Amino acid sequence: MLNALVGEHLAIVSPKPQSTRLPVVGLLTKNDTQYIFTDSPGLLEPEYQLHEVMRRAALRAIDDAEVIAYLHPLSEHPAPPLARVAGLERAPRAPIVTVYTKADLVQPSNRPTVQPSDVFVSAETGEGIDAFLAALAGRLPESPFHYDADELATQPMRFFAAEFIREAAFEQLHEELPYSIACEIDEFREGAEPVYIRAMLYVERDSQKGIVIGEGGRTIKALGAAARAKIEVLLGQRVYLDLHVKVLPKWRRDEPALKRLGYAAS
Ligand SMILES: Nc1nc2c(ncn2[C@@H]2O[C@H](COP(=O)(O)OP(=O)(O)OP(=O)(O)O)[C@@H](O)[C@H]2O)c(=O)[nH]1
Ligand SMILES: [Mg+2]
Repeated sequence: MLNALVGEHLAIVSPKPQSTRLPVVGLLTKNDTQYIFTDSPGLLEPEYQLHEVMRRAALRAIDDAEVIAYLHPLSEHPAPPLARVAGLERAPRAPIVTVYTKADLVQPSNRPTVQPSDVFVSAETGEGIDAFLAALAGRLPESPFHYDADELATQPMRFFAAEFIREAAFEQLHEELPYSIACEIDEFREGAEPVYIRAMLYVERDSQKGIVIGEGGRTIKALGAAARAKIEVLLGQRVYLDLHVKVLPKWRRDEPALKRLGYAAS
């Protein structure tokens, strides 16, 4: 949804749930309105430390928002109250727009009647996006713009590089393995042509390292090629991606490891 709103692939997408671990910010400036979208992780019930970091980030996004867009698939209409599904202690301060997503998957004749304040959208076809933006604009406060009108993102390219490597891991590795993957950018040399990026893929166990590398290095090679293509699109330059794999035992449950990987629990 974030990508459809800003018109650029910023947030990683996967059919596997819980792919978003940290908030991703996307900017859209249209006439007199500037939208600062924060795509947050889901408000899940934490099972380990990484989940706690994700939940805290989501709660902070809710606290900081001027308007909350609560996304729920149209095929599962009606959405239960956000405060209930998210286990919030009290209702959020900001107004909530319920956004029914994946409208393209529901035949027009089968579409439910939604509240006039709710919208339905499709990131796939672009349907409903203008109505969604209008619903948000009507609830935003007056303020000078925070960013230049042509800016798209606020996070550094290193962040997106690590995210796109993770997205490639979600695409190419099976079952639970993508959840054991973290990525750290060790070097990012922008002056070079092609841009030189050295990145480390962390896994949690030795056996996972073997799978990620694959027979004769086949898996890591394919993963690196896919990630490089994604980074090149956003950067608009050619990239040399030097990708390595290392075991960081049980990093999802290890506070110092999480901190080091940028999953700060602040
Ligand atoms: N048909 C259809 N599929 C969609 C649409 N929007 C998202 N999807 C698919 O739904 C799946 C989940 O999308 P994500 O963007 O990763 O979902 P998310 O809500 O960010 O999930 P997490 O970050 O994993 O918590 C992906 O396979 C998307 O391709 C849409 O408008 N139509
Ligand atoms: Mg996501």
